[in-house]
Amino acid sequence: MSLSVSRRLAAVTAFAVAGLFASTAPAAFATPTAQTAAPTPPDIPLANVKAHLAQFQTIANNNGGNRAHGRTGYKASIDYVKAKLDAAGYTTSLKTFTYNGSTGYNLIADWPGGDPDSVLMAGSHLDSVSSGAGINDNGSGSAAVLEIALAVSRAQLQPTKHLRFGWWGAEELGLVGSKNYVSSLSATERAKFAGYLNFDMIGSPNPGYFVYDDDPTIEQTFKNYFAGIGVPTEIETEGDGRSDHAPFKNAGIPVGGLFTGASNTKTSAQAQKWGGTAGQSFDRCYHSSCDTTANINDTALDRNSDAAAYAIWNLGASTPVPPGPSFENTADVNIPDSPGAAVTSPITVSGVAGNAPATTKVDVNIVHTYRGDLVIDLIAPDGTAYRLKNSSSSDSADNVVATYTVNASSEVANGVWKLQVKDVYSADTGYINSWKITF
Ligand code: DTR
Ligand code: CA
Ligand code: ZN
Ligand code: ZN
Repeated sequence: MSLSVSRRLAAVTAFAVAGLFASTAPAAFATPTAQTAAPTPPDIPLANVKAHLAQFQTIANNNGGNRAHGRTGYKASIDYVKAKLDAAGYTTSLKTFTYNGSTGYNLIADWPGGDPDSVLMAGSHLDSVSSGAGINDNGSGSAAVLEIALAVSRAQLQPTKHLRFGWWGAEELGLVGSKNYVSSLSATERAKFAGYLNFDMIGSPNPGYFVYDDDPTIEQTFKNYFAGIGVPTEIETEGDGRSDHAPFKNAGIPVGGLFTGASNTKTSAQAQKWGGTAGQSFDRCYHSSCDTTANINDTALDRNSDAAAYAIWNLGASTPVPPGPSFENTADVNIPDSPGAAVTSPITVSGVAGNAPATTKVDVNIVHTYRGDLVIDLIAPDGTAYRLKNSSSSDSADNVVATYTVNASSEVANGVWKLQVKDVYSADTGYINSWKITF
Protein backbone atom coordinates (compact mmCIF):
# COMPACT_ATOMS: atom_id res chain seq x y z
CA MET A 1 0.00 0.00 0.00
CA SER A 2 1.71 3.22 -0.99
CA LEU A 3 -1.00 5.83 -1.47
CA SER A 4 -1.00 8.87 0.78
CA VAL A 5 -4.15 9.28 2.86
CA SER A 6 -5.47 12.06 0.58
CA ARG A 7 -5.06 9.99 -2.60
CA ARG A 8 -6.48 6.99 -0.79
CA LEU A 9 -9.58 8.95 0.25
CA ALA A 10 -9.97 10.13 -3.35
CA ALA A 11 -9.70 6.53 -4.48
CA VAL A 12 -12.17 5.42 -1.82
CA THR A 13 -14.70 8.05 -2.99
CA ALA A 14 -14.43 6.69 -6.51
CA PHE A 15 -15.96 3.47 -5.22
CA ALA A 16 -19.26 4.72 -3.84
CA VAL A 17 -20.97 2.18 -1.64
CA ALA A 18 -23.44 0.18 -3.71
CA GLY A 19 -24.61 -1.09 -0.37
CA LEU A 20 -26.27 -4.25 0.81
CA PHE A 21 -30.02 -4.10 1.17
CA ALA A 22 -30.94 -5.06 4.72
CA SER A 23 -34.63 -5.20 5.49
CA THR A 24 -35.66 -3.39 8.68
CA ALA A 25 -39.18 -4.73 8.99
CA PRO A 26 -41.06 -3.46 12.05
CA ALA A 27 -41.46 -7.00 13.39
CA ALA A 28 -39.43 -9.89 12.12
CA PHE A 29 -39.64 -13.60 12.86
CA ALA A 30 -36.85 -14.16 15.35
CA THR A 31 -35.36 -17.54 16.11
CA PRO A 32 -33.59 -18.05 19.46
CA THR A 33 -29.86 -18.70 19.29
CA ALA A 34 -30.11 -22.16 20.86
CA GLN A 35 -28.86 -24.66 18.33
CA THR A 36 -30.92 -27.80 18.93
CA ALA A 37 -31.64 -29.25 15.55
CA ALA A 38 -35.20 -29.04 14.19
CA PRO A 39 -36.71 -32.55 14.18
CA THR A 40 -37.51 -33.84 10.71
CA PRO A 41 -40.95 -32.70 9.58
CA PRO A 42 -43.28 -35.61 8.74
CA ASP A 43 -45.06 -36.25 5.48
CA ILE A 44 -48.66 -35.23 6.02
CA PRO A 45 -50.78 -38.08 4.63
CA LEU A 46 -52.93 -36.73 1.80
CA ALA A 47 -55.51 -39.43 2.50
CA ASN A 48 -55.99 -38.09 6.03
CA VAL A 49 -56.43 -34.52 4.78
CA LYS A 50 -58.96 -35.70 2.21
CA ALA A 51 -60.83 -37.65 4.86
CA HIS A 52 -61.40 -34.38 6.72
CA LEU A 53 -62.61 -32.82 3.47
CA ALA A 54 -65.07 -35.69 3.04
CA GLN A 55 -66.36 -34.98 6.54
CA PHE A 56 -66.81 -31.29 5.72
CA GLN A 57 -68.68 -32.28 2.56
CA THR A 58 -70.97 -34.60 4.50
CA ILE A 59 -71.59 -31.88 7.07
CA ALA A 60 -72.56 -29.45 4.31
CA ASN A 61 -74.79 -32.04 2.65
CA ASN A 62 -76.56 -32.61 5.97
CA ASN A 63 -76.91 -28.91 6.80
CA GLY A 64 -78.50 -27.09 3.90
CA GLY A 65 -75.55 -27.42 1.53
CA ASN A 66 -73.13 -25.06 3.26
CA ARG A 67 -70.93 -24.40 6.30
CA ALA A 68 -71.47 -20.65 6.46
CA HIS A 69 -71.38 -18.34 9.48
CA GLY A 70 -74.59 -18.52 11.52
CA ARG A 71 -75.68 -21.78 9.87
CA THR A 72 -75.78 -25.23 11.46
CA GLY A 73 -73.14 -26.48 9.03
CA TYR A 74 -70.52 -24.16 10.49
CA LYS A 75 -71.09 -25.22 14.10
CA ALA A 76 -71.03 -28.89 13.01
CA SER A 77 -67.67 -28.24 11.29
CA ILE A 78 -66.23 -26.66 14.43
CA ASP A 79 -67.50 -29.53 16.58
CA TYR A 80 -65.83 -32.05 14.22
CA VAL A 81 -62.47 -30.31 14.39
CA LYS A 82 -62.66 -29.74 18.15
CA ALA A 83 -63.45 -33.40 18.87
CA LYS A 84 -60.39 -34.53 16.89
CA LEU A 85 -58.13 -32.13 18.77
CA ASP A 86 -59.53 -32.93 22.21
CA ALA A 87 -58.86 -36.61 21.53
CA ALA A 88 -55.30 -35.78 20.48
CA GLY A 89 -54.36 -34.02 23.73
CA TYR A 90 -54.85 -30.39 22.79
CA THR A 91 -56.13 -27.71 25.13
CA THR A 92 -59.01 -26.33 23.10
CA SER A 93 -61.07 -23.20 23.59
CA LEU A 94 -64.26 -22.30 21.70
CA LYS A 95 -64.52 -18.52 21.55
CA THR A 96 -67.84 -16.98 20.52
CA PHE A 97 -68.67 -13.67 18.90
CA THR A 98 -71.79 -12.18 17.39
CA TYR A 99 -72.04 -10.97 13.80
CA ASN A 100 -75.13 -10.15 11.74
CA GLY A 101 -77.23 -11.33 14.67
CA SER A 102 -75.72 -14.81 14.66
CA THR A 103 -73.27 -16.46 17.00
CA GLY A 104 -69.85 -17.05 15.45
CA TYR A 105 -67.16 -19.41 16.71
CA ASN A 106 -63.37 -19.39 16.68
CA LEU A 107 -61.61 -22.58 17.77
CA ILE A 108 -58.20 -22.16 19.42
CA ALA A 109 -56.08 -25.23 20.16
CA ASP A 110 -52.87 -25.07 22.19
CA TRP A 111 -50.31 -27.86 22.09
CA PRO A 112 -49.05 -28.17 25.70
CA GLY A 113 -45.42 -27.16 26.22
CA GLY A 114 -42.95 -24.88 24.51
CA ASP A 115 -41.96 -21.38 25.48
CA PRO A 116 -45.14 -19.55 26.51
CA ASP A 117 -43.45 -16.28 25.59
CA SER A 118 -42.80 -17.41 22.00
CA VAL A 119 -46.00 -18.53 20.28
CA LEU A 120 -46.05 -19.85 16.73
CA MET A 121 -49.63 -20.01 15.41
CA ALA A 122 -51.07 -21.59 12.28
CA GLY A 123 -54.63 -20.94 11.21
CA SER A 124 -57.32 -21.11 8.57
CA HIS A 125 -60.91 -20.04 8.24
CA LEU A 126 -63.41 -22.84 8.57
CA ASP A 127 -66.49 -21.07 7.25
CA SER A 128 -67.76 -21.35 3.69
CA VAL A 129 -69.87 -18.95 1.71
CA SER A 130 -73.59 -19.69 1.87
CA SER A 131 -73.68 -20.89 -1.75
CA GLY A 132 -71.74 -24.08 -1.21
CA ALA A 133 -69.75 -26.53 0.89
CA GLY A 134 -66.51 -24.47 0.65
CA ILE A 135 -64.21 -27.47 0.24
CA ASN A 136 -61.31 -25.63 -1.38
CA ASP A 137 -62.32 -22.34 0.23
CA ASN A 138 -61.51 -23.15 2.89
CA GLY A 139 -61.91 -26.76 3.79
CA SER A 140 -58.49 -27.28 2.21
CA GLY A 141 -56.66 -24.99 4.65
CA SER A 142 -58.73 -26.14 7.62
CA ALA A 143 -58.18 -29.83 6.89
CA ALA A 144 -54.44 -29.38 6.36
CA VAL A 145 -54.00 -27.40 9.59
CA LEU A 146 -56.07 -30.02 11.46
CA GLU A 147 -54.01 -32.91 10.09
CA ILE A 148 -50.75 -31.11 10.92
CA ALA A 149 -51.97 -30.56 14.47
CA LEU A 150 -52.75 -34.27 14.68
CA ALA A 151 -49.29 -35.06 13.29
CA VAL A 152 -47.75 -32.91 16.06
CA SER A 153 -49.65 -35.08 18.55
CA ARG A 154 -48.69 -38.35 16.87
CA ALA A 155 -45.04 -37.23 17.01
CA GLN A 156 -45.41 -35.93 20.56
CA LEU A 157 -43.42 -33.01 19.20
CA GLN A 158 -41.66 -30.82 21.76
CA PRO A 159 -40.81 -27.68 19.84
CA THR A 160 -38.96 -24.77 21.41
CA LYS A 161 -41.85 -22.44 20.71
CA HIS A 162 -45.39 -22.86 21.97
CA LEU A 163 -47.61 -24.12 19.10
CA ARG A 164 -51.12 -22.79 18.73
CA PHE A 165 -53.67 -23.53 16.00
CA GLY A 166 -56.77 -21.58 15.05
CA TRP A 167 -59.91 -22.11 12.95
CA TRP A 168 -61.72 -18.85 12.21
CA GLY A 169 -65.40 -18.07 11.79
CA ALA A 170 -66.98 -15.56 9.42
CA GLU A 171 -63.89 -14.91 7.30
CA GLU A 172 -66.08 -14.66 4.25
CA LEU A 173 -67.98 -11.78 5.84
CA GLY A 174 -64.83 -9.73 6.33
CA LEU A 175 -62.22 -11.57 8.42
CA VAL A 176 -64.66 -11.20 11.33
CA GLY A 177 -63.47 -14.13 13.47
CA SER A 178 -59.75 -13.49 13.15
CA LYS A 179 -60.23 -9.77 13.73
CA ASN A 180 -62.22 -10.60 16.84
CA TYR A 181 -59.47 -12.90 18.10
CA VAL A 182 -56.59 -10.47 17.51
CA SER A 183 -58.47 -7.58 19.07
CA SER A 184 -59.12 -9.75 22.13
CA LEU A 185 -55.36 -10.11 22.69
CA SER A 186 -53.69 -7.77 25.16
CA ALA A 187 -50.52 -6.01 24.04
CA THR A 188 -48.58 -8.41 26.25
CA GLU A 189 -50.20 -11.42 24.58
CA ARG A 190 -49.63 -10.01 21.11
CA ALA A 191 -45.94 -9.44 21.90
CA LYS A 192 -45.54 -13.14 22.57
CA PHE A 193 -46.36 -14.11 18.97
CA ALA A 194 -43.29 -15.19 17.01
CA GLY A 195 -45.47 -15.53 13.92
CA TYR A 196 -48.80 -16.45 12.37
CA LEU A 197 -49.08 -18.76 9.33
CA ASN A 198 -52.26 -18.59 7.23
CA PHE A 199 -53.65 -21.25 4.91
CA ASP A 200 -56.67 -20.18 2.85
CA MET A 201 -57.30 -22.07 -0.42
CA ILE A 202 -54.36 -24.47 -0.80
CA GLY A 203 -55.91 -27.12 -3.07
CA SER A 204 -57.26 -25.16 -6.05
CA PRO A 205 -58.12 -27.38 -9.04
CA ASN A 206 -55.95 -25.36 -11.47
CA PRO A 207 -53.32 -24.52 -8.91
CA GLY A 208 -50.60 -21.92 -8.65
CA TYR A 209 -48.01 -22.05 -5.90
CA PHE A 210 -48.03 -18.67 -4.19
CA VAL A 211 -46.07 -17.70 -1.09
CA TYR A 212 -47.06 -14.65 0.95
CA ASP A 213 -44.32 -12.01 0.79
CA ASP A 214 -44.67 -10.66 4.28
CA ASP A 215 -42.10 -11.79 6.87
CA PRO A 216 -38.88 -12.69 5.00
CA THR A 217 -37.91 -15.57 7.30
CA ILE A 218 -41.33 -17.19 7.02
CA GLU A 219 -41.38 -16.57 3.26
CA GLN A 220 -37.93 -18.11 2.89
CA THR A 221 -38.93 -21.16 4.90
CA PHE A 222 -41.76 -21.90 2.49
CA LYS A 223 -39.54 -21.17 -0.52
CA ASN A 224 -36.87 -23.55 0.80
CA TYR A 225 -39.45 -26.32 0.99
CA PHE A 226 -40.67 -25.83 -2.57
CA ALA A 227 -37.11 -25.39 -3.87
CA GLY A 228 -36.32 -28.73 -2.24
CA ILE A 229 -39.07 -30.45 -4.23
CA GLY A 230 -38.23 -28.52 -7.41
CA VAL A 231 -41.51 -26.58 -7.56
CA PRO A 232 -41.21 -22.91 -8.51
CA THR A 233 -43.22 -20.42 -6.47
CA GLU A 234 -44.50 -16.89 -7.00
CA ILE A 235 -45.13 -14.13 -4.56
CA GLU A 236 -48.76 -13.83 -3.49
CA THR A 237 -49.62 -10.40 -4.85
CA GLU A 238 -53.34 -10.08 -4.22
CA GLY A 239 -53.25 -11.33 -0.64
CA ASP A 240 -52.75 -8.23 1.39
CA GLY A 241 -55.88 -7.78 3.45
CA ARG A 242 -57.57 -10.66 1.69
CA SER A 243 -57.43 -13.29 4.43
CA ASP A 244 -56.99 -13.95 8.13
CA HIS A 245 -53.30 -13.07 8.28
CA ALA A 246 -54.27 -9.40 7.84
CA PRO A 247 -55.38 -8.71 11.45
CA PHE A 248 -52.20 -10.36 12.75
CA LYS A 249 -50.05 -8.33 10.36
CA ASN A 250 -51.85 -5.14 11.35
CA ALA A 251 -51.01 -5.96 14.98
CA GLY A 252 -47.31 -6.12 14.10
CA ILE A 253 -47.07 -9.91 14.20
CA PRO A 254 -44.83 -11.55 11.54
CA VAL A 255 -47.04 -13.41 9.08
CA GLY A 256 -46.76 -15.74 6.12
CA GLY A 257 -48.78 -18.30 4.27
CA LEU A 258 -49.57 -20.25 1.14
CA PHE A 259 -52.23 -19.90 -1.55
CA THR A 260 -53.12 -21.78 -4.75
CA GLY A 261 -55.32 -19.10 -6.32
CA ALA A 262 -58.97 -18.14 -6.58
CA SER A 263 -60.79 -16.40 -9.41
CA ASN A 264 -57.72 -14.91 -11.09
CA THR A 265 -56.70 -16.46 -14.42
CA LYS A 266 -53.63 -18.66 -14.82
CA THR A 267 -51.30 -17.19 -17.45
CA SER A 268 -49.57 -19.28 -20.11
CA ALA A 269 -46.25 -18.63 -18.39
CA GLN A 270 -47.71 -19.98 -15.17
CA ALA A 271 -49.16 -23.01 -16.95
CA GLN A 272 -45.70 -23.56 -18.43
CA LYS A 273 -44.12 -23.76 -14.99
CA TRP A 274 -46.93 -25.37 -12.98
CA GLY A 275 -48.99 -27.32 -15.51
CA GLY A 276 -52.74 -26.89 -15.59
CA THR A 277 -54.76 -24.74 -17.95
CA ALA A 278 -53.77 -21.29 -19.10
CA GLY A 279 -56.58 -18.81 -19.59
CA GLN A 280 -58.66 -20.52 -16.89
CA SER A 281 -59.04 -19.34 -13.30
CA PHE A 282 -57.14 -21.13 -10.57
CA ASP A 283 -60.47 -22.14 -9.00
CA ARG A 284 -63.48 -22.00 -11.34
CA CYS A 285 -65.76 -22.91 -8.43
CA TYR A 286 -64.62 -20.07 -6.19
CA HIS A 287 -67.55 -19.10 -3.95
CA SER A 288 -69.82 -21.40 -5.97
CA SER A 289 -71.93 -24.44 -5.26
CA CYS A 290 -69.43 -26.57 -7.21
CA ASP A 291 -66.75 -26.01 -4.54
CA THR A 292 -67.09 -29.64 -3.45
CA THR A 293 -64.65 -32.49 -2.82
CA ALA A 294 -64.40 -32.74 -6.63
CA ASN A 295 -62.93 -29.24 -6.67
CA ILE A 296 -59.53 -30.18 -5.26
CA ASN A 297 -56.15 -30.79 -6.93
CA ASP A 298 -54.61 -33.59 -4.86
CA THR A 299 -51.01 -32.73 -5.76
CA ALA A 300 -51.45 -29.11 -4.71
CA LEU A 301 -53.19 -30.09 -1.47
CA ASP A 302 -50.47 -32.62 -0.68
CA ARG A 303 -47.57 -30.28 -1.45
CA ASN A 304 -49.04 -27.41 0.54
CA SER A 305 -49.91 -29.61 3.51
CA ASP A 306 -46.32 -30.87 3.58
CA ALA A 307 -44.94 -27.35 3.10
CA ALA A 308 -47.05 -26.11 6.01
CA ALA A 309 -45.78 -28.93 8.24
CA TYR A 310 -42.19 -28.18 7.16
CA ALA A 311 -42.64 -24.54 8.17
CA ILE A 312 -44.24 -25.34 11.52
CA TRP A 313 -41.56 -27.89 12.41
CA ASN A 314 -38.71 -25.57 11.41
CA LEU A 315 -40.07 -22.25 12.63
CA GLY A 316 -41.25 -23.92 15.83
CA ALA A 317 -37.77 -25.21 16.55
CA SER A 318 -34.96 -23.16 17.96
CA THR A 319 -32.71 -23.53 14.98
CA PRO A 320 -32.88 -20.87 12.30
CA VAL A 321 -34.42 -21.63 8.98
CA PRO A 322 -32.24 -24.33 7.39
CA PRO A 323 -30.26 -22.86 4.50
CA GLY A 324 -31.32 -23.49 0.96
CA PRO A 325 -29.06 -25.07 -1.69
CA SER A 326 -25.45 -23.85 -1.89
CA PHE A 327 -22.70 -23.88 -4.54
CA GLU A 328 -18.95 -23.36 -4.07
CA ASN A 329 -15.79 -22.62 -6.10
CA THR A 330 -12.53 -23.51 -4.36
CA ALA A 331 -10.19 -22.76 -7.27
CA ASP A 332 -7.47 -20.22 -6.39
CA VAL A 333 -7.55 -17.05 -8.48
CA ASN A 334 -4.59 -14.65 -8.22
CA ILE A 335 -5.49 -10.99 -7.69
CA PRO A 336 -3.10 -8.73 -9.66
CA ASP A 337 -1.68 -5.85 -7.63
CA SER A 338 -3.03 -2.36 -8.39
CA PRO A 339 -3.42 -1.01 -11.03
CA GLY A 340 -4.26 -4.45 -12.40
CA ALA A 341 -7.68 -5.47 -13.72
CA ALA A 342 -10.41 -6.99 -11.55
CA VAL A 343 -10.53 -10.78 -11.52
CA THR A 344 -13.55 -13.07 -11.21
CA SER A 345 -14.29 -16.54 -9.90
CA PRO A 346 -17.41 -18.12 -11.47
CA ILE A 347 -20.06 -20.45 -10.00
CA THR A 348 -22.67 -22.04 -12.24
CA VAL A 349 -25.96 -22.45 -10.38
CA SER A 350 -28.56 -24.91 -11.67
CA GLY A 351 -31.63 -26.72 -10.35
CA VAL A 352 -32.79 -23.86 -8.15
CA ALA A 353 -36.35 -22.88 -9.02
CA GLY A 354 -37.35 -19.24 -9.15
CA ASN A 355 -35.45 -16.23 -7.93
CA ALA A 356 -32.68 -15.93 -5.39
CA PRO A 357 -33.91 -14.98 -1.91
CA ALA A 358 -33.67 -11.67 -0.14
CA THR A 359 -31.30 -13.44 2.21
CA THR A 360 -28.80 -14.83 -0.31
CA LYS A 361 -25.60 -15.67 1.56
CA VAL A 362 -22.12 -15.19 0.08
CA ASP A 363 -19.19 -16.72 1.98
CA VAL A 364 -15.86 -15.26 0.89
CA ASN A 365 -12.35 -16.53 1.65
CA ILE A 366 -9.54 -14.34 0.25
CA VAL A 367 -5.88 -14.55 1.28
CA HIS A 368 -4.40 -11.05 0.89
CA THR A 369 -2.21 -8.77 2.98
CA TYR A 370 -3.73 -5.35 3.82
CA ARG A 371 -7.31 -6.26 2.92
CA GLY A 372 -8.23 -2.54 2.76
CA ASP A 373 -6.80 -2.72 -0.79
CA LEU A 374 -9.71 -4.85 -1.97
CA VAL A 375 -13.10 -4.06 -3.51
CA ILE A 376 -15.37 -7.13 -3.72
CA ASP A 377 -18.58 -7.49 -5.73
CA LEU A 378 -21.09 -10.25 -6.37
CA ILE A 379 -22.05 -10.31 -10.07
CA ALA A 380 -25.45 -11.87 -10.83
CA PRO A 381 -26.03 -13.92 -14.00
CA ASP A 382 -27.58 -10.88 -15.69
CA GLY A 383 -24.49 -8.77 -14.87
CA THR A 384 -25.96 -6.83 -11.95
CA ALA A 385 -23.24 -5.99 -9.42
CA TYR A 386 -23.87 -6.16 -5.68
CA ARG A 387 -21.16 -4.51 -3.62
CA LEU A 388 -19.99 -6.81 -0.83
CA LYS A 389 -16.93 -4.89 0.40
CA ASN A 390 -15.42 -1.47 -0.31
CA SER A 391 -11.74 -0.61 -0.14
CA SER A 392 -10.56 1.06 3.04
CA SER A 393 -7.59 3.24 3.82
CA SER A 394 -7.59 2.11 7.42
CA ASP A 395 -8.21 -1.63 7.25
CA SER A 396 -4.68 -2.97 7.37
CA ALA A 397 -5.61 -6.44 8.58
CA ASP A 398 -4.89 -9.41 6.36
CA ASN A 399 -7.35 -11.73 4.58
CA VAL A 400 -11.09 -11.49 4.00
CA VAL A 401 -13.03 -14.33 5.60
CA ALA A 402 -16.60 -13.10 5.79
CA THR A 403 -20.25 -13.88 5.07
CA TYR A 404 -22.34 -11.29 3.29
CA THR A 405 -26.15 -11.24 2.98
CA VAL A 406 -27.44 -9.87 -0.29
CA ASN A 407 -31.01 -9.11 -1.31
CA ALA A 408 -30.82 -10.78 -4.70
CA SER A 409 -34.58 -11.41 -4.87
CA SER A 410 -34.81 -9.70 -8.26
CA GLU A 411 -32.30 -12.15 -9.77
CA VAL A 412 -33.07 -15.54 -11.30
CA ALA A 413 -31.13 -18.09 -9.24
CA ASN A 414 -29.96 -20.31 -12.08
CA GLY A 415 -26.99 -19.08 -14.17
CA VAL A 416 -23.36 -18.07 -13.74
CA TRP A 417 -22.68 -15.98 -10.66
CA LYS A 418 -19.25 -14.40 -10.21
CA LEU A 419 -17.21 -13.08 -7.33
CA GLN A 420 -15.32 -10.06 -8.63
CA VAL A 421 -12.27 -8.72 -6.77
CA LYS A 422 -10.15 -5.66 -7.60
CA ASP A 423 -6.96 -4.53 -5.81
CA VAL A 424 -7.02 -0.71 -5.82
CA TYR A 425 -3.85 0.01 -3.86
CA SER A 426 -0.34 -1.20 -4.77
CA ALA A 427 2.23 -3.18 -2.76
CA ASP A 428 0.06 -5.93 -1.28
CA THR A 429 -1.04 -9.06 -3.11
CA GLY A 430 -3.08 -12.23 -2.67
CA TYR A 431 -5.65 -14.56 -4.20
CA ILE A 432 -9.25 -15.75 -4.00
CA ASN A 433 -9.06 -18.97 -2.01
CA SER A 434 -12.74 -19.97 -2.27
CA TRP A 435 -16.27 -18.62 -2.20
CA LYS A 436 -19.77 -20.05 -1.76
CA ILE A 437 -23.29 -18.84 -2.56
CA THR A 438 -26.29 -20.13 -0.54
CA PHE A 439 -29.94 -19.49 -1.50
N1 DTR B 1 -60.43 -13.92 0.58
C1 DTR B 1 -60.26 -15.36 0.41
C2 DTR B 1 -59.77 -15.72 -0.97
C3 DTR B 1 -58.53 -14.99 -1.34
C4 DTR B 1 -58.43 -14.06 -2.32
N2 DTR B 1 -57.13 -13.62 -2.41
C5 DTR B 1 -56.39 -14.26 -1.47
C6 DTR B 1 -55.04 -14.16 -1.16
C7 DTR B 1 -54.56 -14.95 -0.12
C8 DTR B 1 -55.41 -15.82 0.58
C9 DTR B 1 -56.79 -15.91 0.25
C10 DTR B 1 -57.26 -15.13 -0.78
C11 DTR B 1 -61.59 -16.06 0.62
O1 DTR B 1 -62.47 -15.91 -0.24
O2 DTR B 1 -61.70 -16.78 1.61
CA1 CA C 1 -47.86 -35.42 1.99
ZN1 ZN D 1 -63.84 -17.27 0.20
ZN1 ZN E 1 -61.03 -18.44 1.99
